[in-house]
Amino acid sequence: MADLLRLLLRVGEKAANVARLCRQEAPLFQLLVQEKTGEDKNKKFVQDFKTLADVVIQEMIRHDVRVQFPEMAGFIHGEESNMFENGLGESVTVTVCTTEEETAKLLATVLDGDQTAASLLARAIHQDPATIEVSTDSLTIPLKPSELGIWIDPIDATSQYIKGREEVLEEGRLFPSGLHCALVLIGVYLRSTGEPVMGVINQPFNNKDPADRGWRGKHYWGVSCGSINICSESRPRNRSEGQRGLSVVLSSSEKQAVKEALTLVCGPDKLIYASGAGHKILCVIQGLADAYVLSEGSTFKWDSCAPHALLRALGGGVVDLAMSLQQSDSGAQDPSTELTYHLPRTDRKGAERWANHGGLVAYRDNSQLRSIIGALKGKL
Ligand code: 2IP
Ligand code: CA
Ligand code: CA
Repeated sequence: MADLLRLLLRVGEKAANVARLCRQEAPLFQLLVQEKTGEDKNKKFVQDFKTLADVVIQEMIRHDVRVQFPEMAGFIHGEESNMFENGLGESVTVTVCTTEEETAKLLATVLDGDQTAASLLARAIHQDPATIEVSTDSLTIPLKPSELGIWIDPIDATSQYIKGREEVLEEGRLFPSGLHCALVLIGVYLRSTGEPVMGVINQPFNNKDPADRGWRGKHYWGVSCGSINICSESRPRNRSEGQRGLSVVLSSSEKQAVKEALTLVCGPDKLIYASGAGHKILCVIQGLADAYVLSEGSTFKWDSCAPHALLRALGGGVVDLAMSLQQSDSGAQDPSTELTYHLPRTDRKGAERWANHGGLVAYRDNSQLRSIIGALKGKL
């Protein structure tokens, strides 16, 4: 299955190209940031070009995976639906066609005849990305495509993507918001158990090349399956918790009760607020925070699947917070509290069926997870 990993890295890079293009090219950028007034307000598709960018990326990933792994066809899920209504009230299904010309023609119908924007997008969709060098050659992953499913979040932290504030990232420092929070997330899970087994994260806006002022991306990947645990990121060294206190990253909208309870186990200034669900889990992967705690069901399977696989490869994971709080304090973490990705909630409708409804804790270290759960017990 190293073939699948290589394909996901390539298609993740293509997705990043589309994301960068939509901000670089004036005809696309205007659509992305356009304030809708008057008549335009009723035009659902233009109103929501950011959603079209998301849909285009998701369909491109779905298309490329299906071509190489037809066995996975019915199991490639994502955040977006591919149905769009154009300005004339016609429903258009956004798909990636066999040729660039056909794709451009189809996109033009969704974009109300905007040929320039449609051609630019179609070119990025059909262009081969730059080669990604990863040493996956000696990697044998004992998985069959017919056993796997995929979750895609084409762009996570869309609000940061639209705002577009630029940060100059520094190694070892967490930058809470900005363009770098926007991530392409592609996660692979086992259909039988729902375990996340492979993840690819592409960060389209990692750094700006001083030579041409163009954005360069960065990719991260991980495989966790049986005894195979490999990750592009190395396991950060854990300094003694007693000396420095835990650091936990939270959503700025997190409940006061959670913040207060965590203050007791975190060192001073160790509660950090950052944007993007995927970005917060990436911060834990990179060791920029020890854990990410979320008490609400405001993330979905497509937000957590890919980064969860990387955390597992590093010896950590992502647990359901509500479920973990109900466990007895017997010491070892119950593996059944880890989030799974194969079953929808039957008592909910639409996207809510796939919400991580119990909230979550993303962690690298089991004993740190236990401290956090201990601190939150009886407080929510
Ligand atoms: C969002 C995005 C938000 C996050 C929310 C996700 O996904 O990651 O930033 O909220 O949970 O569903 P917060 O930043 O408060 O953690 P998207 O951008 O794909 O809608
Ligand atoms: Ca998301
Ligand atoms: Ca998204």
